Amino acid sequence: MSISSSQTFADAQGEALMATAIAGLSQSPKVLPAKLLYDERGSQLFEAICDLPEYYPTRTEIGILQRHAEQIATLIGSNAQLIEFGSGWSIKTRILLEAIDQLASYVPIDISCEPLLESARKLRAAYPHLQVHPLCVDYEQDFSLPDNEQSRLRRVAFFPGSTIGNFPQPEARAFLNRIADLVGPDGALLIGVDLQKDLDILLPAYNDAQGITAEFNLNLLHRLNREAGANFEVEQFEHWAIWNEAFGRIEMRLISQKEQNVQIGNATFNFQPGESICTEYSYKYTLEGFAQLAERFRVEEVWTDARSLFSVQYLTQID
Ligand code: AVJ
Repeated sequence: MSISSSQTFADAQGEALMATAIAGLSQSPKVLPAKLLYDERGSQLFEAICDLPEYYPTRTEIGILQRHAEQIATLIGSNAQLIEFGSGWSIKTRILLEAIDQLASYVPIDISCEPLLESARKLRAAYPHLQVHPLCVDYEQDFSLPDNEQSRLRRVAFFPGSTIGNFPQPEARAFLNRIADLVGPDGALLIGVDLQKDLDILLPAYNDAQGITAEFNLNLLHRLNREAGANFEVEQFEHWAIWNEAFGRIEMRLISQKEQNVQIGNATFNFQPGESICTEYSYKYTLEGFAQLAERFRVEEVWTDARSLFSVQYLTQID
């Protein structure tokens, strides 16, 4: 698809966003990468989702971390460097920091710089012994960790929130393998993994009664209109999340309410009535399924809640 050079864009970022959107909508079925959901408004809406009565993952994971903080702290140990993927405000990490007696080093990684740096400042104030090395990068890209040679700290990766569920399975496996390389042979991984469950619980978590998840999903179209020169009639799309049994995943979709054309820059996309754009996967695992996915790790501990909705797992590397 060619885009005329006479077209003017707000900025290079808008141009990159447009190219990404065009690539996704050119696929069949149409897709948009989930990462695009998390602009400033999207991140606020996601925080609101975490407080919804139907959205069980966040509060369940926090409950598990609180209940088992002592044991988790013992497994991580003091002479360790904790590396967190997508740290945000480090709320879950604080539960661990309270329980670990003087963790040596903490490397929070987040693509969103401002919250990252502000929260790093607050952590330094609250934990004067803790070395805090924030990395403002996209953790899906290559990056290097602060030098660890002299202190020889054991590396433990922390990947909460079941964000691993966003990756299609080959990518999830590759990502876990990258973590294995990153932490090294004596390293470990503490990870939150959402579990397969009754659809009566699962579907409302992604189709909430207040419509916050719908707003979160539709915000992506507003964003493309604002930043990427698109002309979506947002009211002509409806949010719906379905369970894809064959793949074991939730799929968030935006469904076209009529036959319509949408323009992004100079590209035109036709939508049939009922045709959808898939905007996010959220894989749900069985314990066996996840153990197979994490092929370079040995599952040492699995903690769950009373209803087995969610799991927090501690894995060490197999060498
Ligand atoms: C942030 C990817 C873990 O999949 O549950 C919540 C995102 N999307 N509601 C999830 C999400 C819709 C969330 N993750």
